[in-house]
Amino acid sequence: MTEIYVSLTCPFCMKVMRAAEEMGLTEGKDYVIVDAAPGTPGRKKVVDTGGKSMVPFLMDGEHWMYESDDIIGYLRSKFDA
Ligand SMILES: N[C@@H](CCC(=O)N[C@@H](CS)C(=O)NCC(=O)O)C(=O)O
Repeated sequence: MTEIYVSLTCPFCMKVMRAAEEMGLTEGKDYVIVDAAPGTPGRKKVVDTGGKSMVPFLMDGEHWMYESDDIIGYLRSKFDA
């Protein structure tokens, strides 16, 4: 499952979530949102995986990335959207 780690106060995260919605993707079916606000287990996972304390962060099996534009491009490609 594609996991997108976000903090709800982060405009780059909002951009990614809006793009996913505009692609017609469904949260819980196509991808899951994980709370990665500072101090959460989600943020720890982000740092442990990618080495940086930054969101948005996408993880899909072996694939992970930080840049919002890369995340949107990945979703477009994966879902042909
Ligand atoms: N280049 C990144 C910028 C992401 C970014 O600046 N994220 C901020 C939040 S909006 C961040 O993670 N700051 C550190 C923090 O929240 O602890 C992108 O476009 O995704």
